[in-house]
Parts: sequence; structure tokens; C-alpha cells
Amino acid sequence: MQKKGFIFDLDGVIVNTAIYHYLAWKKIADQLEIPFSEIKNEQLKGVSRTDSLKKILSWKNLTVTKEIFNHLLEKKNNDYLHYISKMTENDILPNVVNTLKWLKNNNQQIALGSASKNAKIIIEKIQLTHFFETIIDGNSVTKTKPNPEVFLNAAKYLKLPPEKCIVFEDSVAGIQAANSGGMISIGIGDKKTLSDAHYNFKDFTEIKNEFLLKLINN
Ligand code: B16
Ligand code: MG
Repeated sequence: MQKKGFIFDLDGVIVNTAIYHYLAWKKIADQLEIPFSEIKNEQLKGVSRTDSLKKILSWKNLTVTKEIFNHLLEKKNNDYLHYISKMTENDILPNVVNTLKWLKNNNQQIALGSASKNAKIIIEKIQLTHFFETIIDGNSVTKTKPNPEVFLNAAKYLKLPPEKCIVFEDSVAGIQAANSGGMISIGIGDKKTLSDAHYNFKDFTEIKNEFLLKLINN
């Protein structure tokens, strides 16, 4: 059997922390009286903390001092850390562990590719660290999604060319990153939102071992 690299995004793919990011940003947007909705939030998925705040401010053409900008970032992250502090392995999304186990048992390579600077904390909390050969997160990249750097770094670590890597992503920016990096992209979530993905699934319960085998042998 061939060896492929399976790169997992974190927020919205392994755990539903996307909702916590949304709630924390919503508080900031409300404070600044910037209209914000779950639809607008799609634009922030996979996007770094700093770029997310820049986008939110741009929706109202608002500029703030560097000091206030940093204060807002800190406030958002503290709020987010509070939400994730109680996470356990029970928060892992359905069939993710089975998929990871199946890939491991079939000698596939597995990496994490997340824009989040909190990725390591979460992966430890939900006790999945042992599955990943490497964790490439928001602390180890200079350019964030839709730039492919995070996934290319993972491929490099796994010593695999991009075309042998498969990325699971829930964000538009992440699918763009995987595609422009020359990888196979798998959209997890709403098919219409993630229409640029090579394959689409609602969640991991729809991903069968036969499909994983097909990806490996292609
Ligand atoms: P943090 P992912 C991304 O994680 C989230 O989708 C995005 O909403 C968030 O702004 C970004 O991480 C940065 O997160 O503030 O924790 O550094 O989906 O790439 O795993
Ligand atoms: Mg995500």
C-alpha cells in the first residue's frame, strides 16, 4: 500500500471550536457595533487571529490604535481560552478517532495543519497528540491560509510531495490553501460553501474506509 500524508485542520474538522471562535468574535464585534453573523463568520474560518480582527474592522471601515488592536486580540483570546478550558475527548467530532485509527493501522502518515496558535493546547486536552507526526500551527508559519505554507510545511516534515497529501478542511481559506499547494482537498461541512474542494462530506461519519483506500491507491 502506498504511503500518503493525511493533513487535518483542527477547528471545525476535529473539534467544533469554530463556534467558540464565533462567540468570542461576536462579543468584540458587538462592542464595536459592527454587524456580525454566522454567514460573515465563514470569512474568518481558517484565518489567523490578527487577520480576522483586521477583516472585522474593515467591515465598518474602522481603524484603531495599535494598543487597542492588541487589547482586542487579547480579549478575544482570553474569552476563547475560557470556552476551550473545559474541553475533553468527548468534544471530538463523530468518527474522527476511527478515521485516525484506521489511517494509523494502515501505515499512513498523519499531520495537523491549523491556523490556530492554540492548536497544541486543544490537541492535548482532547488526548489526540499521539496520532500526529507533526503539529504545524499558527506559531510555526509566517503566512496564513489561504497561503499554502501551513500544509506545505506539514508535507515537508512528512517527506512527501504535495500531490501525495490529502487535506481535511472546513474553511474556504483552507480549501484554497490546499488546492494552491497542489494537494487533494476534502471539504468538511457545507458543500455549497466549500464548492472548491475536490471532495465534500458533511462530516466524518460520511467518510468510509473504502473512500480512504481509494485516496491511498490513486
Ligand atoms: P487562534 P483552524 C483557525 O483554526 C480558526 O478556524 C480561525 O477561526 C481562527 O481565527 C484561527 O485558527 C486562529 O486561531 O486565535 O486560536 O490562534 O481552523 O485553521 O484549525
Ligand atoms: Mg478549520
